[in-house]
Amino acid sequence: MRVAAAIATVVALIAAPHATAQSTDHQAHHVSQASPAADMVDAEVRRVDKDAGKITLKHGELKSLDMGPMTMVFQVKDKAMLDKVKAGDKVRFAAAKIGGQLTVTAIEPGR
Ligand SMILES: [Cu+2]
Repeated sequence: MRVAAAIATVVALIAAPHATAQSTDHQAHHVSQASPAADMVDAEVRRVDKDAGKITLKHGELKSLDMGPMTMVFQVKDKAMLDKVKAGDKVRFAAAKIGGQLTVTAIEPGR
């Protein structure tokens, strides 16, 4: 019976920390943390101009730029970003003011 007693002790030691209320608080804290993708905004591509490095987006609210939903033209940080998108695509993107120009800094397929 010594082995059974040893197992019971180990199980009790493993189970004990999970029985405290603290582990629940810890998990809730992690869920409330902002993810790196939090700045991405939903948009629909209206026009892509690869030669000029510009994209027309019908975007949702852009809190970082203090802008409501609208359709507008953005510069893109890298023209290669325009190879991944076409008019009619639903995307998620991030934008910033670079050299006075509103510029798309990241773009990915949306839902
Ligand atoms: Cu806008």
